[in-house]
Amino acid sequence: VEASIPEPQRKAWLEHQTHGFKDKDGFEKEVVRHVETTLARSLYNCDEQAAYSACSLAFRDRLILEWNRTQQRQTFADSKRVYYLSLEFLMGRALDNAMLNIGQKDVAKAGLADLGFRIEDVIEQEHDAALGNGGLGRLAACFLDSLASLNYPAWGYGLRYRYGIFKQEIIDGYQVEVPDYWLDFNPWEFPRHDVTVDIQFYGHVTKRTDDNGKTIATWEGGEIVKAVAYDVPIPGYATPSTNNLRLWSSKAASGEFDFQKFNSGDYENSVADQQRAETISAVLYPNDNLDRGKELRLKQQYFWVAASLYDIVRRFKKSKRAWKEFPDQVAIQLNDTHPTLAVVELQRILVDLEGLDWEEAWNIVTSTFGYTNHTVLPEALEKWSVPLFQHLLPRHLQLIYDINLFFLQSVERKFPKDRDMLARVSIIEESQPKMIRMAHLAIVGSHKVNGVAELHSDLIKTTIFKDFVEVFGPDKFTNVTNGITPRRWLHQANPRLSELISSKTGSNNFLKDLTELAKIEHYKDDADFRKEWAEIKYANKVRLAKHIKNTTGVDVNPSALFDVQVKRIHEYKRQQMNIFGVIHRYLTLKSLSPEERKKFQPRVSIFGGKAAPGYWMAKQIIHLINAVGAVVNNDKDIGDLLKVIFLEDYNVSKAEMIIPASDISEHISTAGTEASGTSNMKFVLNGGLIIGTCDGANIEITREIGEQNIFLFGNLAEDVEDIRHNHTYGSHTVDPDLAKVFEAIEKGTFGEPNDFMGMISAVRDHGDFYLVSDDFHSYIETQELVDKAYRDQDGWITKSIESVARMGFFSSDRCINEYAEGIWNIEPLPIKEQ
Ligand code: GPW
Repeated sequence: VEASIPEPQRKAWLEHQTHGFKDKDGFEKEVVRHVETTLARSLYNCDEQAAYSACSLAFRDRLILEWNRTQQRQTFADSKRVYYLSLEFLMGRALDNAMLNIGQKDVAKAGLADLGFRIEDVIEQEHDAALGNGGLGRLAACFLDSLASLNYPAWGYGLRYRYGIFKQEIIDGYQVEVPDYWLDFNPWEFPRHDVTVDIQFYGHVTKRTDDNGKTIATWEGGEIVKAVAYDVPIPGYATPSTNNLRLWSSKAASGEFDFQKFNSGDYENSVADQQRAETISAVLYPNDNLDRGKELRLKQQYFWVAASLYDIVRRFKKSKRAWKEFPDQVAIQLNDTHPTLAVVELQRILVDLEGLDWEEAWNIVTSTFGYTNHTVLPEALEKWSVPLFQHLLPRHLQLIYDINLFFLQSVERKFPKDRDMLARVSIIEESQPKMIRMAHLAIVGSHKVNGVAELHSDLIKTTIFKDFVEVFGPDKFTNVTNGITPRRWLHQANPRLSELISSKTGSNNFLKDLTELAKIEHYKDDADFRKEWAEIKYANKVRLAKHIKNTTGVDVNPSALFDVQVKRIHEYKRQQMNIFGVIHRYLTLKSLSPEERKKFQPRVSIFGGKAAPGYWMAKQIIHLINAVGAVVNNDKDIGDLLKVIFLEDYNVSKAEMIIPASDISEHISTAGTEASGTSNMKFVLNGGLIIGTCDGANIEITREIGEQNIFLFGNLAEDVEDIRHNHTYGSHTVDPDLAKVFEAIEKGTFGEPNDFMGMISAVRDHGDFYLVSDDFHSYIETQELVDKAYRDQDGWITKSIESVARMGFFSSDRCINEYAEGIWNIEPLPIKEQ
């Protein structure tokens, strides 16, 4: 590792090492100390769980030192900070990441072995931190890793849910949701009982005019809930920088009110108040790409945003600077519209509490915020009903009306008499009831708006935000293509591949500058290199095959082509097309003679992903996948030629095992619907090829790795609208191969046909909104090309190596540097000698 540290940072890094463990004995001593004192257990009954706890505590001690120093350094430097506001942080496990980023996993491995433990088993004890649904939450986690690794002064702000995303069990082929209580023992968080903020809800607004004729608004009454800070250290890779993720937990505000109730004998109600307050941060909403407009969700959003802004403003005020310098000290990024209330809250603080003029305050607000959009799906665009909002946040509603008024006045000046334009861009939708359009508020309140892949950023400019491009000009809208951290998604998930790459690139520096991967392309014809490349993939497949055997009882052959689709279950992501394709393959195999069958490429189709609990169609898709597996996996005619697996409870730590074991993975959303996708990047980085549509980041992946290395199919985004129009007003016939698939389902081949009629009639009778039938033929044909390509193992390995070599662009480090330069205007804080 040492050689990989850039010269200017090496000295500081070496010094940092002295804060690590001297050697394995030093590590062991610390583990034993924690077992015997912190955990109050004896070494004689130290099981794997205790070993995990003690090992985590030992590493945590190392982190805390650098965490404190980093915070001191940042405060002392007094430079601009960025705050990343996200309702989701899908962190996964922390111990492995901490050991690798500190650079002492080897020491821990040897030390644990001395104590009688395998490090893999110890790592497995950790419960995933699963405070997110899917791509959006995992992106936030990758960003934190990059911000720390690149030495940016940055904080994350989120909610400390007591229950993360539910655990998925598959019972009789159906999804069952089990609560994810993850806080039993969590060594990675530090409660800050001294860092609390009182958050107000409900109540009313009074207005008075002061001596200068200025209107003063006061928000009074209602109820108060306390926000308590919990801090999580975020270690950078091969740098002492350790940033902070602050998660807020809700608690009843202890006040006379409760005390009176309690004293007057109303014990039950004093407890009920407390429970109501704690409900705010109790549970993560389990929807992905869907807005349900629930009051508790709005409460979560305001609670988190108000606490975070109070914290940020408090920190700024310590610097004693003038308010106009706020945007020079603070950048706030809105991860989708979920934190958009922050725009209104900062305006409220500046105008109502600090007494700034509206104009001056609004300039500060809009210079501070940036907004990232992650979807064009209409059902995911957040709207709040005005009556509900008014009840909960009366002053904020007034401010939104004022913000809207001034905004619409400026639009009127630019487009006089264009009433339709005013109605279209208004923050308020004139429906019954009226609705607040959060994306419009986020655009009006920010200085930059970005999409997350080129196609998506173009789409928002030409469709949902078209009018705003006319109002604000095109420069306000920009693209920052998503990225992933190579530390977790290569070094941690695929240690053998990472080591092979470092043996050829000369060091681990590719983990800090992923474009160095290009160097391995020189070895693509080197026989030894290719052999090891193939062996690593095979070993990863063997590991996944074991997991499949243990969890489903099904034997799969690691030499078969592993075809993987793991992501949230959603009609737009089209797992239904995948399983229909699997059925088509099964029917084809059944129609062949045993001799002909032998020419077929054996495949294992692997699915994984959670359905939102209320998403009926997604649950039906899961059920069909399991029903097909039950038939196909037990069909003696088929044997190893086809297996269908649904992996239960897909999450970050399972992704780390599954992704390195894939030969081909599926990224097959209807063109124009997947904003970016990020697992596509993870699969290719691990030497898997992909089959995909011309959607999201697939397009840029193709440009980087070359068309010969990806299997693209299906209709293009530009044609989707016309095709949908035809479904409704023209003739719509189901693709003949797909019709045969439907026929087999309806015959009862996979059990009760009625269980699956929703999926069939969506295509046949309800306009096939996601173009499953339109793309089916192209999909099947392209899968045949995949088979053919895989049979040429030499050609396949070349594609695999070339692809990995050309993935440098997709590091979240590149992505964060683009945000820092183009949106936040911040610089890394150099690490000087302590
Ligand atoms: F609807 N994404 C997600 F835009 O995972 F808010 N959950 C969500 O609720 C939304 C978006 C939201 C995903 C996108 O679907 C995916 O394409 C993208 O790669 C990811 O966000 C990160 O940008």
